[in-house]
Amino acid sequence: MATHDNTTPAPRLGGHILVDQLSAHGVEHVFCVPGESYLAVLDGLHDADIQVTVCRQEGGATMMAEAHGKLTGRPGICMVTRGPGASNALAGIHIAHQDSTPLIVFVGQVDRGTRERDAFQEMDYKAVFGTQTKWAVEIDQVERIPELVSRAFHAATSGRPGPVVVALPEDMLTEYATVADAPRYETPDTAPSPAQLADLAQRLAQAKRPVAILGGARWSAQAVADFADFAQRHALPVAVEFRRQMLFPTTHPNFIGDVGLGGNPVLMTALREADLVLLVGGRLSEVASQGYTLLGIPAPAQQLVHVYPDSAELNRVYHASLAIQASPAAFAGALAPVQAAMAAGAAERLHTLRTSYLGWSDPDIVTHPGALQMGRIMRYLNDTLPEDAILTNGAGNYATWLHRFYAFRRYGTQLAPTSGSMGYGLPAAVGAKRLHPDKTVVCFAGDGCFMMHGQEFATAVQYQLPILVILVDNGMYGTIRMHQERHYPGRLSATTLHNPDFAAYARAFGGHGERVETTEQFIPAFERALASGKPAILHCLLDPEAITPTTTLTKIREQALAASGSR
Ligand SMILES: Cc1ncc(C[n+]2csc(CCOP(=O)(O)OP(=O)(O)O)c2C)c(N)n1
Ligand SMILES: [Mg+2]
Repeated sequence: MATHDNTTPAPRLGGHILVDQLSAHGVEHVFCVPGESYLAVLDGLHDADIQVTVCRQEGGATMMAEAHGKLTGRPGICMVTRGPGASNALAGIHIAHQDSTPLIVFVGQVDRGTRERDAFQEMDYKAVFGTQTKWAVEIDQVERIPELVSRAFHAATSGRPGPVVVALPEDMLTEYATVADAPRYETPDTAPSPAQLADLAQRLAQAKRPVAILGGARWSAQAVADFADFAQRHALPVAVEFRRQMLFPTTHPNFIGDVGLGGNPVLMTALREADLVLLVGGRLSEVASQGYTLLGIPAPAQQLVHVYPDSAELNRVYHASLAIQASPAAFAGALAPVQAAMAAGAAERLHTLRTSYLGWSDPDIVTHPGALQMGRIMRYLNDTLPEDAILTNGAGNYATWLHRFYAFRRYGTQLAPTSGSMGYGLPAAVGAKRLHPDKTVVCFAGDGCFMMHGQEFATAVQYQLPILVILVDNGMYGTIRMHQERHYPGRLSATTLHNPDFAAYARAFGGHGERVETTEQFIPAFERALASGKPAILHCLLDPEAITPTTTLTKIREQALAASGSR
């Protein structure tokens, strides 16, 4: 093909134009499950400077890409085939939507000339993904690939970040066109005005019981450090939303805990009794708000200063006394000059809340039935994992151990779905290790959770990603069993699991696997797993009675029976 300069680009295949846009926007990784519907794109990837991870199921692929979005702030990229592939991908798209993670999912589509006939694997993507994405689009003209892909990057990252679905009709991808690449995307940002910062300072100065809650996306390590300085100057107690522990070091003297499931009652009382809530980046959605009970709707009793990058979220649920449209990063970066007088007793109040948090999160004080003690395991991990180790999980009661007792110390160390999506931990760990081969990546999974995307252990083996899975096996869908015992005591229904030998599973895939039945076996097994240099599963047998750090299944059932008997 003749050489062309920038002003007269050569004709390119649609699939190649698409891949060139990814390069133009700085993409380094793509996660995919191949399909005949987008062969021209796969061909473009053949010569691109992009690492491709071929996965075993589209849900896992999308979760890996979502994990990249969470860790980098740039859109994770996933490619899947038509109807069946797109259907599987929804699992990861839903997480990106709820977690406000930038993600772009490219989906194959039938030829333009066969649409609306319910052709083979045809799907109306705008209809199917319309409510779960920030934008769903089908590229009908090959010449428009640069324009629409550029918009996809901007849509995924601006305001409240989220997922975008881009459908690619097969015959469009095989056409040639002469078009220029788009310039690299730049996400617009908004910062607080001087007047808003002055207003904030005044409210802080007048507040007697202020508290900050951090959440959401568009943070950075620098933003966390900036906010920590601000909090320290004001003796401001800082909490984080459900599964957002990495937004503030748990070891910092101003950290008072997380506002999630089964939270510290002392913290919940402090939040209810606060007279000023500074909510930065978060939405105080259902779990964090304790079922929408923490703040009044629409008008909270507390003064609410809400900092959020998207105007659509401000005043949507909670009427803010002061609404600041800014990303957490821009807001935290502007806080340096803010200095308000501290309320009398601020330091003592912080000390009380901090002391309560330290007691609440101390793994040494917990014991439960069984030979394997989760508190001891958490103590070991806190003492030995490097500060920048990345911890992942899905959903299940096993995750409580991680979120209550693990000392997250740095930004970029947590991959946990606020959507409560089971199965996320393993693909997230694979995605994280692909991005940071030098970091320790530990996945927590339940026996139920792991099997949802357990096939991606093969992806870890294929790409030689020595992640470490702590698989907590209690022989049941424990969370649901817990609720069952509370509401229908003794009436087990569809919550018991008969599990495989997960250590043998790991070995069958080419990884390292060990069975761990006692606390004493855990540490040497963990060390051997790390030393193996292979993806590893520690199959940890947890007594089913150890349903939460504070109670047992039997106690829950007895309490429920006693309550129903007294009715
Ligand atoms: C994809 C998905 N399906 C179902 C649920 C409902 N659910 C929440 S927790 C849970 C049980 C989790 O079991 P397991 O991973 O074994 O953890 P455990 O609670 O036993 O510790 C289920 C079924 C969910 N959150 N996500
Ligand atoms: Mg379980």
